[in-house]
Amino acid sequence: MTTEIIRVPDIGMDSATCIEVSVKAGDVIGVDDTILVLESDKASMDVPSPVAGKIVQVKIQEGDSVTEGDELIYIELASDASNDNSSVDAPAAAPAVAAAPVADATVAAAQTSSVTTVLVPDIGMDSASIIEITVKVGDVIAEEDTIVILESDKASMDVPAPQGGEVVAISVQVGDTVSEGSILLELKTVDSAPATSPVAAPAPAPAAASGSAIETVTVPDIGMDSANVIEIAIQVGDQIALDDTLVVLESDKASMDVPSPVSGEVVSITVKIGDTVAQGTQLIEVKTNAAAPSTPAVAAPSRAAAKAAKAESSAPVAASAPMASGKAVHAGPAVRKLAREFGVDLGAVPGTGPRGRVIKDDVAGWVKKRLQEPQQTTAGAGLPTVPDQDFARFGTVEVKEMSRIQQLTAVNMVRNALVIPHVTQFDEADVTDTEAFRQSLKGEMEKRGVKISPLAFIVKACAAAMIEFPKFNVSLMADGKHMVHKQYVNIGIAVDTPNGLIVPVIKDADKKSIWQIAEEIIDFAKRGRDGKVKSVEMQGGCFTVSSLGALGGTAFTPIVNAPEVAILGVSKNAIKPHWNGTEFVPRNFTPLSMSYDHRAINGADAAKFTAFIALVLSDVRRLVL
Ligand code: CAO
Repeated sequence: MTTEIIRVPDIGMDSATCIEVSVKAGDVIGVDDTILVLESDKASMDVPSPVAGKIVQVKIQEGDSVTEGDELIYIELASDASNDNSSVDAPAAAPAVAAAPVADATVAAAQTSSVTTVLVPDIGMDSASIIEITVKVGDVIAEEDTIVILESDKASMDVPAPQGGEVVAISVQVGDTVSEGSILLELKTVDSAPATSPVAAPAPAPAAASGSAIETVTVPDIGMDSANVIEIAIQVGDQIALDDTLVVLESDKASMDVPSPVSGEVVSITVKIGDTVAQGTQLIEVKTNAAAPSTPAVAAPSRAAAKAAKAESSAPVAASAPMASGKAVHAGPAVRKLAREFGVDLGAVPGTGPRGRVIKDDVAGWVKKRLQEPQQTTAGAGLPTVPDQDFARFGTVEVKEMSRIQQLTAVNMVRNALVIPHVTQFDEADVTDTEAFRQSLKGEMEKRGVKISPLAFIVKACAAAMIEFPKFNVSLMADGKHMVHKQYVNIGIAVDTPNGLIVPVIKDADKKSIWQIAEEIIDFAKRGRDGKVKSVEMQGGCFTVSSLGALGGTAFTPIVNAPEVAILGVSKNAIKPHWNGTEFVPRNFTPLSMSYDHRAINGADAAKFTAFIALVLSDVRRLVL
């Protein structure tokens, strides 16, 4: 066996620090396996082994400063065949790193390795804490995916991946303090060419204020081309002090507060939420308190200059602390974005991260909890509940558990009543002739053993109306942008049962005869009372009929049975005088109360739809047209 010495190759710079020793004595390594990672202030690189074999001794340790030719490891070659590799002792084949420094590079220039070391880029501040690691070993990430979130007491920012690849090692943990050049992780990449990807970091530079009594405050150097105004923390008339947050800006990489460079009274605000701003964009005008001339405008300092300035004074990009729910929120840009996507008020989300910071998991957990909440309470999320009282103080009481149906109905009713903008259209159908016709069927009903109640005609009339007015046969999608248009007509009927209200569905009611519909109503009513209607029989409705006709009343306002968009309430028939053009005649009227979701249906359509049902019920011959 031959033992060889592997030395530091030409690394393209005078010296570098060993930041990681990837092997130990006894390890068996192959050609190109990483031996160690070197880093200078400009780049970092893996040093791969030019030979295969078993490591006898490691001559270097983390923190050592090395130059070309220094001994790294002693290795027992796997086979003498590799001895002819002249690069072993003088490793000409070892990777040469481009001498040109990679400014702001976040990727080590380890060209011979497919593993790329990702470093903390120029973050515009001396150091920051890792508050979240958004990847884990084994993750395959794309370029620009956030890998960690850093935070100082002045700003927070996402650090994006400078290139795609598989995360093979993570060198930091939450809570670590890092600075530019600190190793974050290692990425196994397809292409090992060095990449540069400066991270947008909030670079400090105070906003300028003019020397007049009314000072104009502009966007300072924010370390990126542009950003969106996501919050405005002041209003016209506010007295603000130096460093008070004026607006919060956010790009897809970082969020930051813009503090006031002056104190005084806000006299105008020239931006609004959603505006895209860049350095120099006017934000507000301030009537300054002091007569002393204010700070001269900062003329677009370079990032380097800004960084240098920051070294002496505090960064103008103050801790991101938007006011949501009237409460300061501590959260990174990715978390804010997520919260906005979910429509979550971050101020309401308890933070479990360092120093009470809201992290992604907190937002996800909060959303999950809110989604589960309606299953547990009849109150909507965020709505006050009626507190329990000690009713026994007033007399004897008994507490009984509500049936499952009652509990579900309560939840759905609250949701539907709260979410749907309801309007109820009232009308009445002259059912004199239809009732006469129905009565004429009595003999046949007895023969068939099926009783046709007025409800069967109403269901059929509603099915016809759904065909005539397809706008009613829709469901709104949760994204607020789409509607589902249904090509089938299923009509639900509200059935009162001892366990509570159920709504079984008569499928394809438009295609069924009134006899068939009557049979199904009877069947559902009976099985409903016995608790035997299956849940699948209560699904897929397009429209609901709730008939209280047998019970009385002149009108009521039914609650739309979402995701349907309309419901017909039917009250008790009444014989009323009707003016036929020459005289008053007694006619039998069915009161109709049609509630609809005003997001999906407008009033004119509702009036036509209800009038159509009334018309069909007044002359059922129309059902065959
Ligand atoms: N005006 C006057 N009488 C009416 C009527 C109306 N609009 N609708 C039905 N009736 C009559 C029927 O003709 C029948 O009388 P006869 O036996 O003399 O013919 C009687 O009322 C009872 O009818 P029914 O209740 O047996 O049948 P139905 O088809 O009208 O209703 C069903 C069936 C299942 C809907 C009903 O039993 C039911 O549960 N209704 C309650 C629905 C409900 O609770 N809605 C509210 C929901 S929101 O809380």
